[in-house]
Amino acid sequence: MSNLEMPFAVLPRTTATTGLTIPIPLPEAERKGLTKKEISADHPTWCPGCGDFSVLALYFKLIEKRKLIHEKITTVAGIGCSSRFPYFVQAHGAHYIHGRALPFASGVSLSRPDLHVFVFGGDGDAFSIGGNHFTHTARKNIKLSYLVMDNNVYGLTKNQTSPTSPLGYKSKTDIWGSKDRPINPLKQAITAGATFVGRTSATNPNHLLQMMEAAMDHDGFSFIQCLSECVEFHPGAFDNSTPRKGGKFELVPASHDVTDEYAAYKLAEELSPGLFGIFYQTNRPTKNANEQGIIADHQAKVAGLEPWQILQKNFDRMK
Ligand SMILES: Cc1ncc(C[n+]2csc(CCOP(=O)(O)OP(=O)(O)O)c2C)c(N)n1
Ligand code: SF4
Ligand SMILES: [Mg+2]
Repeated sequence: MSNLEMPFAVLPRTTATTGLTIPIPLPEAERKGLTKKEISADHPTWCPGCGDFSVLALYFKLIEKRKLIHEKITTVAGIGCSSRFPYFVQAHGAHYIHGRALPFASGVSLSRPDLHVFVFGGDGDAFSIGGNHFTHTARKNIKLSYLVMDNNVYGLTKNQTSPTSPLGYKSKTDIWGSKDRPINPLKQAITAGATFVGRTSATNPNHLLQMMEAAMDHDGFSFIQCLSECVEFHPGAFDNSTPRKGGKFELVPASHDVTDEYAAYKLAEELSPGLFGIFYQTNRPTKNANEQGIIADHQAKVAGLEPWQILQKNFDRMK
């Protein structure tokens, strides 16, 4: 029995016409959540020691802990080492086009509001080629969770300066050291209108899981910047926030009011080592809810009409 069949295999049904046995799912309430074993796919092809392993392990843990089932989750990513993520998850999802994970995931989220949509990617995917999509997904408050594995470099293409690479960083594109001011992902997210903005590190599994859970429970666009070291091209990038390397992992102060946008912006000022936790969280109607509202209003207007009458009404309106 393959991993994919396992959650469905309890209620086999044979069709009269084809004689084929089709596994059909039990009612949702009777289903067991996925286990790590069921959802782990191919052996991850990241370099040994890459921070992304930790994010994948905690994603499996989250799925197990929250007893999620196959048809209720989707894992989407763009292109990059970090974006290989959906390959390693035996579930529905897509490894999509570079920088375009968010528009793809937005479509999934808007058409299937019952799903948890998780999007993973890298700093290049999110803030270079996908920068505009990041802004618009945030301002539209589309319900999905977006975790960016920020390694301050383009890893897959072997060491180019990324939008989060620090000043002076030497790469193939900046052989004398980068002169470009790095972006601040948290400030960018707050300014764009994200309703949940958090920061964590792949080196702190408990904190990473906490952040993922909080993001998943948020009704809106939840963004997490997760520091995830590229041991191959930018080793030591986050040592100053890693206690076992002599750094300090300092939490957002408990006194911080997460609904205070300006306070959150100010708190996000320091890029490195910076603070960890939820910087900003607020409630604003999601695009999902707004669209459902439009659909419901329209359906109320045409209640009782035959499809051809609805079409006729539309044609009449266009005259
Ligand atoms: C349209 C397009 N432009 C450029 C590339 C080459 N490319 C692939 S991944 C990547 C950057 C990946 O960096 P990041 O998102 O930070 O991911 P990482 O590999 O660091 O995890 C680039 C420039 C591409 N695949 N498609
Ligand atoms: S190149 Fe860097 S980001 Fe890519 S798998 Fe290796 S360590 Fe990870
Ligand atoms: Mg990167």
